[in-house]
Amino acid sequence: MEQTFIILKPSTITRGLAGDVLTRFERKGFIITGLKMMQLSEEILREHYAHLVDRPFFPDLVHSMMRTPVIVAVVKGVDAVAVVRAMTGATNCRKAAPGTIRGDFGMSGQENIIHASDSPENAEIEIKRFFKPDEIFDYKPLTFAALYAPDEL
Ligand code: IDP
Ligand code: MG
Repeated sequence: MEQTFIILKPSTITRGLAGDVLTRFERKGFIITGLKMMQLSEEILREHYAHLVDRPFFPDLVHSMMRTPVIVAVVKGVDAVAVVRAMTGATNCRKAAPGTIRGDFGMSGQENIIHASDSPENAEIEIKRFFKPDEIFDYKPLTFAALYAPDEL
């Protein structure tokens, strides 16, 4: 079963929305396999956002991501990466569809509530970047029997 990586960004912590956002993933049927608070550094952000380092907004993005600690999470489910990205919505909250996390909780392109891995390959890389192996709890809860048909597992 697939795992994906999520960051609850500083704007989400500041606005007191961490619980609401995590609840969405729990209600959907994901299980949390990793969860912790951490202060991001410029070094880890340069790695994590390597595809954006040359963009004019990059310094603002780094500053924003370091403004408070973040909550990082790993969630697990069938097709977790694609399902979480669909729940996340478009990058700019003003363009994200209502019903998505960004569409429901934000107004900004930069201050857009969460990060979510965009491919299974990147999810694996990002989980390793932010979590030590013993911080991931890869269990199978009883709820799976009610969430999935046997041939989906
Ligand atoms: P994603 O988070 O939807 O995957 P990416 O293009 O990977 O979007 O960008 C990473 C993050 O950089 C975004 O979530 C957002 O916080 C920020 N960002 C992306 N594009 C812009 C922009 O045009 N202006 C300001 N911030 C941006
Ligand atoms: Mg991205």
